[in-house]
Parts: sequence; C-alpha cells; structure tokens
Amino acid sequence: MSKLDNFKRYTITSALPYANGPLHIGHLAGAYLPADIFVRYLRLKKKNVVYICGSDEHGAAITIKAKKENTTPQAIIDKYHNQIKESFAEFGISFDIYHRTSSAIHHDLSQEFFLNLYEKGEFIEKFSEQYYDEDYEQFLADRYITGTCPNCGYDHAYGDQCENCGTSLNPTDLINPVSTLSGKAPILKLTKHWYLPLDKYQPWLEKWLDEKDGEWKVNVFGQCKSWLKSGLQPRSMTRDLDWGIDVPLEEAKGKKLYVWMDAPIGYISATKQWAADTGNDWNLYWKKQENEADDACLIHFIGKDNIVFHCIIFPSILNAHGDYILPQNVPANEFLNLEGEKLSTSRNHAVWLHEYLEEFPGKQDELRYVLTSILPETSDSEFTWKDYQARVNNELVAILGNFVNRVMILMHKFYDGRVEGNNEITLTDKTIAGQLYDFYNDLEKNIEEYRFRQALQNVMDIARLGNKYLTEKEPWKTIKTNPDDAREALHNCLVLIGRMAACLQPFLPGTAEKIFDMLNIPPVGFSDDVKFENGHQLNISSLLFEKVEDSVIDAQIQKLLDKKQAAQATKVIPLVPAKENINFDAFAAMDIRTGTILAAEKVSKTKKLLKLTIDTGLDERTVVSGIAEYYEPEAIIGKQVSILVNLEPREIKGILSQGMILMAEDTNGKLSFVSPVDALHNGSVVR
Ligand code: B3M
Ligand code: ZN
Repeated sequence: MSKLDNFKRYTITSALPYANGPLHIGHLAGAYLPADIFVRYLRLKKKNVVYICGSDEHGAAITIKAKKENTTPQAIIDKYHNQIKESFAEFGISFDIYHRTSSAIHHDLSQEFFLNLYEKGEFIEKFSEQYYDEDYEQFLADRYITGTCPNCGYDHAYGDQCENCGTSLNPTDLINPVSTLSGKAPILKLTKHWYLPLDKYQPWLEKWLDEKDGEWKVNVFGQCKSWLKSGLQPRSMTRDLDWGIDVPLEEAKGKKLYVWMDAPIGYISATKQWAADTGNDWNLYWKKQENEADDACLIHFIGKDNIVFHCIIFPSILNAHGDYILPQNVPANEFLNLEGEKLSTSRNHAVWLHEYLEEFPGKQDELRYVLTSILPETSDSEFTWKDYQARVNNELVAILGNFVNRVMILMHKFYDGRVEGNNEITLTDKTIAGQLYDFYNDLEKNIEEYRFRQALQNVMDIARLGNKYLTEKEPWKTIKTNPDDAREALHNCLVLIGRMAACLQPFLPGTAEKIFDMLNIPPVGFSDDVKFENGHQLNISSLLFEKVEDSVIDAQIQKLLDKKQAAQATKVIPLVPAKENINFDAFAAMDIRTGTILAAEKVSKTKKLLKLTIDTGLDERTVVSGIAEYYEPEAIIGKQVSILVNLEPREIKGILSQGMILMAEDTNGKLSFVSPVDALHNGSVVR
C-alpha cells in the first residue's frame, strides 16, 4: 500500500443520513458504496479498521417531516432509523456499527464537547434578533419561515435558501416573511447564542488544508478554498428549537445544540458504543496518541453538500477541543441524477432501495455493480434504467458470468468437476501470471486513491483476460487432440476465477461468495494466491447473473413517469390560515386595476420568471411574475388580468418590476389569473 500503509488503525465514516425518509440510489452512490468498497478492501488487506455510521436524528429535517406526517419527531426517527438500517444491511454496507444520535451516549458526548469548548472560552456569546412566532411562542428555525426571495421574487423561498434561484439566504433577507406554523408574520425577538469563531480559526484552517493540496480530490479541495476565500464568519452552535440536544448551560434553558455541531460527533459516540459492545478502546480510533505515528487514519465519505461541515466546521471543533485527530481525507462525491433529472424526494423522483429490493430480490450486486460503474466521483453522473440493463446484460452476464460459467461447465463435463493434476494446481501460464502481477498495482492504486469506477473495471479486466485465454486455448477442441493442454488451460482458468473472486469481494461481496462456493474453497485475501489440491472437487455451478428483459426496464421507466404525475396531482399546499383583520383604509390603499398582457417572455437564467408588458389603462409597464412554470409566454398574450399598480417598484434579476399580477393558487398548486368575468376596458378599478 501507499501512504495509507503507514497507519496502524483506520476510522472510516459515512455521512449519517437524516432519519426522515427512506434511502434511494443517490444515497448509496454518494457516501456508502464507495466507503464500503474501501473498508472491505482494507479488511482484506488485514488492516485494523472500524467503519462507523448511524442515523442523524436531530434538526429541522426531522421536525418538519413529523409535522408533515402529523406525528411526533420520535415516531419519525424510530420508523426511518429502522428502515434505513435494514436497507443498508440488505445491500451489504458493512458498518461495524449503525448507531443513532438520539442515544444517551451521544447526547452526553455532544454536551461534553460543548462544555469543553465553552470552558476554554472558545465560543463568542452574541445576542441577535430572530424571528419568533407569537402564537406558537417559539423561535423559528430557518426552514419554518417562508417569504419572497429578494433576489428573484419567488414567493416560497425558505429562510435559509431560495430553491428557485439557489441563493443562500438569512431569514431576515426575506420580503414579507411568514411563519409556516401560524401562517402569520413573525416578530423579531432578541435571543442569545454561542458562536464558533471560524474567522479566528481561518489562518489555522488555511495552513492545515494547504497540506492537502494535490492529495484531496480537486472538487473537495476547490470548494474548501472558495469558502476560505470568501472569508469565514462565526457560526452559531446553538439554536432555539424544541427538538435536539439540550445546551448544557443553566442560562441556555430551552435551547438546543445546532444539528451540525452534534451530528459529526455522532461518529465518535458511535465508535464509543461499538467499543463498549466489542471490548475495544475507542480512544485509539479518535484521540491523538503519544506518538503521532500511532494515530489512526480518519476518513470521511460524504456527498458534496456536506463538504463545508466536514472540512471546515468539524475539524475546527476537533482542533479547538485539542485531543482529537483530524481527517486525513474527505473523498466527497458529486451528485447522481436519474433519467435526466435531479433525484428528488419531494417529487418522488427516485429509485428507492426498499422498492428495488422488493422488485429485484437477490439482485443487490447488480445494483452495486451499476452504481459503482457510474459513481459521481469527479462530476455529477446519471443513472438510467436502459444503462442498468446494458451493464447487467453486456458486462455482468456476457463477460463476468460467462467466463465463470464456461469454465465450470467444461470442468463438470470433462472431469465431473474434479481438479486433478500432479500435486498442487497453480497458475502455470507465464503470460497470464505476468499480467496479473501488473494488474494489482493498478487496482490497488485506484482503490487507495478513491477511483472505484476504474478499480471495478480493473477487476472486470480479469474476466476479459480469462475469456480471451479460453477462446485462444479452445479446450473443448484440444480435449481430443491434446488432453493435457486442455486440462492445464482449464486449471489456469480456475485459478484466475479464484483470483478474480478475491478482488471482487469489496465490490460484489455476494457474487464473490457464490464463486468461492462453486470453487469449493474458502474466501482468500485480496491478492492472495489461489491453489487447488490434487483431487479437489468443485461444487455444482449455477448462473451468477440473469439477463434483464426489456419489459422489466420499460416497467421501471413507466413507474417513474407515473410517480411524477401522481406527485404533481397530490402536491397539496396546506390552505393558508386566515389573516388578521385589516381596516377599510388598508384595503383601499391598494390600487388594483384591470389590464391586458401585451407581451410576455422568459427571464433568462430563471425557471419561474416571466417578464410581462401590461397595458394598465394608465400606462404600459413591465411586471416580472413567477408564473413561467405554468404558462407558455405565447399562450397568455391578450389575456385580461388584475394588477396591483401602486406596489413599490422592485428590481428583480436586473428588471424593474412595476406592480403585481393577481393570481389565485389552489391547494393542488394550480394557478389561475384573477380576471374580470366580463370584458372591461383596461384601467377599470377593482374594489
Ligand atoms: N444528515 C446531512 C445529509 O444527510 C446530514 C449528514 C450528517 S453527517 C455528520 O445530507
Ligand atoms: Zn430566489
């Protein structure tokens, strides 16, 4: 091994999934499959490794889901923790422990971390004004506030981000903020929080990260650099929430730890639990040792949206604490798309693991294979069902399965499955032995440098090599003319199959096991020799993979389309609660007129915005409206509408918008203009 070889122990983590929904293929391809391959490889190399994961059970992700499903956060995390854990197990993700952050051991350790930093005086204590819902008597997490995006004018922007234009926001940036709890405007109220001074840590972070240049993946390193370049700000480690870990300070009663403070500590608390269960010492996997050479190697596998938390915030916390090691690497993956679109839980555009398991029973390795082949290692990548079919049929069936099957059939046909030779049967073909030797360097380097797609192709090359060798040797012919040659060729193939199975273990563990079983030998280490005793009996063989028929794939594609339609039909926006009374003057202050749309065009680089030219009777003016997803520009020209003409002009995407078109939206998200039923001339007053 390379640099990795210098470590005595390895602590490998995969991002803790939020326990607020089932897993889909994007999860697997992001942070779990790559880590599992890596960990299985380390284990086969006889390394001392612990592989840690668990459910992330705090934060607004959980409470929002509970509200949606009309139940408690506890019920949500219990339901999804178990479902997620089971899916991982089914796909052979080989965690040493799958823990949860709602556990007492985790609450204790997170509070201990907070107090450690608090007592060292690391936190800055700051009062700030935050939105508060008076009806519900609580402060509002960013996701509990919606309003109009100051950047693009989108009406349903969240307090932390506008999903229309992608801008990251603070709740106070929103125009007309509304609490999603009461539906009313929240008030600003003073609250105290404890901030991690990331700006103070910036010089240290820069130095630490610079050492990773050239070693870390460029996408990860680049993102870190750009965060540093824009200058780090203190970040609050506490929140006004009612779900989470209590801030362990008398004066912070009712406040909780920020979920991104506690979640990464979940890696450590899970290790503690694992150590307690197995009689290990967790300190060896997380704490700095007396001699630096004895430190464990910490590696975080994550998706790209978690980079800042693992490369900047968590290392800062660990460093501020002082006793802990820092990550050696954070090989984050980009995103996986599905059939040309982003995977989306809310739109139900996903291949869910629990559904795949039901519809493709016993075919976990097929999905592992396809996903590993397309891992978004350096850029976003794409899963399509046609590609799934092609890879299973043309690669797993036609190359890997075919090689094993041909050899096994011939061995049973010619020799009743007995491996008979002089004494020990090993690889006798010098060319193949030489190729195999070179091959390991390449394969190991690819795994150790997180190029799992390429590494899987390396393993497939053994099958390709075997097929070619078999075709050249033609033992089915030479069995009559030169039986010794036929026997030797098939024996070489058997050894090759054994070596291939050994390398296949990290990628397709189930398939590797089946092959060892057919060969009737115990599994061997990654690059160990494979030998057969004279007289060794092979087991009966069966097909490793089945062809995927068109009908199966068509059904999956249709299913995605059906889901999409269903999601659109059932997208129910809750009826907004009645607003408070206003007096007549407040109503009369609004100048609403009838007008006609004279022109309409899309606003470039936005999905939702149309630029409209309206004849208001008073004048011709421009209005930017968020209706592009509902109407083609050509279709609305000539329509008579109602327009609020005395709304303060606002610049949206560089266009001055003068007024607002009145729209009605039903609870299915269907939109309609509010137009006069009888034709009136433009400029007629609505009152
Ligand atoms: N649960 C976010 C996510 O699933 C978060 C990861 C925590 S890792 C410590 O994207
Ligand atoms: Zn926006």
